[in-house]
Amino acid sequence: MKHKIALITGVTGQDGSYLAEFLLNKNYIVHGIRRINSNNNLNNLTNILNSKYKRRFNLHYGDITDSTNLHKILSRVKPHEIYNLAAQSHVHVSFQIPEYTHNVNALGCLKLLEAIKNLKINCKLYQASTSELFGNNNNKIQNEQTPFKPISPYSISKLYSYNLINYYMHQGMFACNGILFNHESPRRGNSFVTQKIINAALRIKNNSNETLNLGNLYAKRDWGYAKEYVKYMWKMLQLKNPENLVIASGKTYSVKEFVNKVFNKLDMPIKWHGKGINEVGINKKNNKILIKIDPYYFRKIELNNLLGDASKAKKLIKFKPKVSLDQLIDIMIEKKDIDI
Ligand code: NAP
Ligand code: G4F
Repeated sequence: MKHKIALITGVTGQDGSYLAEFLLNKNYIVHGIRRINSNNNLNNLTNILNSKYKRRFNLHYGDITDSTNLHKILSRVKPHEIYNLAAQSHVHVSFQIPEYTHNVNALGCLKLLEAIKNLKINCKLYQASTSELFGNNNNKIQNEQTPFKPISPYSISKLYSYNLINYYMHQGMFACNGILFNHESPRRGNSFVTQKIINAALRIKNNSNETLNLGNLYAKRDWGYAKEYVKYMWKMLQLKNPENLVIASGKTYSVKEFVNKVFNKLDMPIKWHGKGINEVGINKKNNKILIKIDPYYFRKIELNNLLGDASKAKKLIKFKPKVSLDQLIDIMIEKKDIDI
């Protein structure tokens, strides 16, 4: 049987690891690029490395900023599909390291595109684009027609790669942008707000004396389930022609609502007191302060409201999100993925 070959950059991350599992299940041969790291960074790949699929899974050391290495890997692997998920993906951190963020997210994508073109690799390319591109738009709901107003080094770097993809697409390459809204899972990095809240709440439930320090409680996000969303990255590459598509749940909640849901589920209902940096979240049952505001976590500019309209994806790739925010929180509290 002839296997399709996929290459995933960012395979050790949240999405990369779920996508690798999804493609191996679909009988692909999967190659992934991992960065050299003095600590083992393969935790998200444990399922694969302990499974029968290991035989069809190959890891290559590399870095998206290293074009010599990209050329070497591409000419060896000759993938049919490439998923460019590698990124400095943290918005808050991007304000501190804007140059590095651009080297990885913007120039990394350029180096990959040029390598594909120069080596004449006949493949389809998915680029991990983002709802951060929309910035603080007046639109209440964002879709493929909504103008972009990036407001962070991260989103500016991702707008560069978004535009590059369109440029190569118009030159005839099958390259497309998945404009994904926030998506989370038990594999979400610890410093992103959902995982941070859940881990702290679990520790507090287990008698830790800590307080959870947060930034802006009033920003709203459209949160979905990462394991569910990776399927639609693949579906985008099964289209006849490349299309940029929004993937979103179509529901939005504030960080504060997320906190309330998590602490309620763990039987520590929260009442709120005070305003601004003096606002605190108190356990209704014992009056202990559990949540405080720490201005360190405020961003230079905040993106206030994300709410996606995925109508185009619903039509073209039958996008149908099944997991609600409440289910997602349960999955993250249990730290156990569900079949999807
Ligand atoms: P993630 O967990 O932070 O994973 C990022 C991956 O990129 C990791 O494997 C990381 O490797 C790798 N990476 C970082 N710098 C690299 C470099 N210079 N060369 C090669 N690899 C590098 O992010 P994610 O949540 O899975 O997101 C995947 C992609 O989708 C990212 O491009 C992100 O910007 C984008 N995105 C995410 C969301 C979301 O809500 N999750 C929404 C929209 C778009 P290490 O393991 O070595 O750090
Ligand atoms: O979890 P976050 O850090 O995710 P953010 O900034 O929305 O970015 C994520 O989603 C993007 C898609 O829209 C991706 F492109 C990007 O790669 C990443 O995956 O923060 C969510 C919200 C923000 O408004 C932030 O200000 O939570 C607010 N927040 C409040 N306190 C906090 C905290 N964020 C973090 N990380 N840590 C806090 O203590």
